[in-house]
Amino acid sequence: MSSPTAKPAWRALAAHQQQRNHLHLRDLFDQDESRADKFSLSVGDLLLDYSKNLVTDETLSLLMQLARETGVTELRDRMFTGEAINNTEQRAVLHSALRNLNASDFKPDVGSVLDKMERFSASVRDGSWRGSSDHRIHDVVNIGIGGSDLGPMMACEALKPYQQDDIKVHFVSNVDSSQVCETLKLLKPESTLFIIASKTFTTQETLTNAHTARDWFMRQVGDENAIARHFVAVSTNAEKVAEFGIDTDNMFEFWDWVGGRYSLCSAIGLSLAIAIGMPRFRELLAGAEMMDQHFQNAPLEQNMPVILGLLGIWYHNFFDAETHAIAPYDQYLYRFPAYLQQLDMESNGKSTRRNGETIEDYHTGPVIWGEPGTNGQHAFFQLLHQGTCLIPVDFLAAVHSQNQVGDHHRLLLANCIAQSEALMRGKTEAEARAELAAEGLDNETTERLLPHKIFSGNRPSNTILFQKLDPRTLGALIALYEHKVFVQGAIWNINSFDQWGVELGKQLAKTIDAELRGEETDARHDASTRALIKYVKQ
Ligand code: G6Q
Repeated sequence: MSSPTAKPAWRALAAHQQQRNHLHLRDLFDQDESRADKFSLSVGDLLLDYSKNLVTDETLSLLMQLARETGVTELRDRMFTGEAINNTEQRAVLHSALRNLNASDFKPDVGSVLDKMERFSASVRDGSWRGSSDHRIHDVVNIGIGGSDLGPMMACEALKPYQQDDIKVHFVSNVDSSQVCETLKLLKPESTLFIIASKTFTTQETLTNAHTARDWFMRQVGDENAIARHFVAVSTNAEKVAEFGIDTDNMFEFWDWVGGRYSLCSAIGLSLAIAIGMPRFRELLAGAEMMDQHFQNAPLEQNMPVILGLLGIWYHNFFDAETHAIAPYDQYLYRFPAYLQQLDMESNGKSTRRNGETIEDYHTGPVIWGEPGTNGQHAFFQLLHQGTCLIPVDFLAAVHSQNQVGDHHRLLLANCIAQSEALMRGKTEAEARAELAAEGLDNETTERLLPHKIFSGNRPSNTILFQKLDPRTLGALIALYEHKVFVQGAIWNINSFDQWGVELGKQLAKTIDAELRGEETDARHDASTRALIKYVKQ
């Protein structure tokens, strides 16, 4: 019974899905004035309105039953108590301990690394940390990739209004030299600090970029001793950090129980701490901790990550919705969909159960994608409204803008709310006909246009509102989605914390790189791969 499809609740949900085919959200709202109150929930500053979902009381109760039958709370408790639930790597999964500031005896090193980050970031911000030629630092470059890039990069963008004006933070991740070259063009070595962020300190892209940055620095400064004032590392691997030439006194440690994509709250957040200051970084931790506590303690029925996770399962497994859109109506969150893409797809893009069985009879992680509103409305929202795929959407928006100018924010919010209403209500034939009639169109034109003007509606969405996009709220949002992903992984009975799927491409790239350098290898490529290599070499 390790497949969730064998659970009674799964079967009951499948039957329930068939029976509820005739229901339309419009009618559900008409029938029950209290629907919005009933299906919404606040945690701290976050309001989740999930009433525009294709659910009734019965659906939710069956979904909760599924969570119980698949042992979501048991796995959750094992995670929080530090069991090695990442069973393919034999590791605990304790990103929550990074922000559990009351449990310093649980992981005492967390506090001391945060204090070290505090001292260092304060000295860079107040100018007491000097470059080798006594200049202040004005540019910080985080060199890292994947989990060592996306979190701090997304958060630096999200919290731009909180950044210190005279320090600019840059991110270099891609092994494509264009990114590092374009970044270095903007910099002066004497006022630049490089943070080499790599858990393993063996990642090809990061080390290649780090060497290019060091060569650039050395070409201009020419003094090995200057490296210590301009290069620091965030890593679990002191030996490799020293080998690269960074003084391990300038290394900020984290631990194997912090997964890359879950590491923003660790020293991987150093660039963010420099950008916004450590007190605000600690507010972000506090926001995440608030959500951790909620996830641990709230009953399933009132548990925000559990509700989001179950709604995702409902569409993905019972309506064949293959993708899930994230639409932040907040320009500062423009990298949030990309961040969630890694969090969700690297965690739950698996086809093997925890016990090694192959998954054949249900889907796991959906495709996550999105762009900020209102831009998305003028691009892909057509498909959300009238396409043939069912695509659930999460709308996110702050009630108060960071830049209160003219009518912008009211218009932004009006659009956000209108989109979820339009997806839910749609436009009936009668409504479309009345609109066309009001335009004074003749009968023939009306009949011709009518089918194109009808919106089926009944398309689900969640809306998450908060007062302001501040560090605390961002921390809560991050933890909300981390735990949503956890809930889904628990139900699908997969290990959300490994990522073996990224290894094969890395291995093959090493061989192909050797061949592009002109070395003979014993690799036996297919005709397509051979031809591509030949084309590049020629
Ligand atoms: C995240 C993944 C992956 C990782 C990068 C960078 O969960 O493990 O995205 O963060 O591959 O790895 P390093 O930090 O070791 O360079």
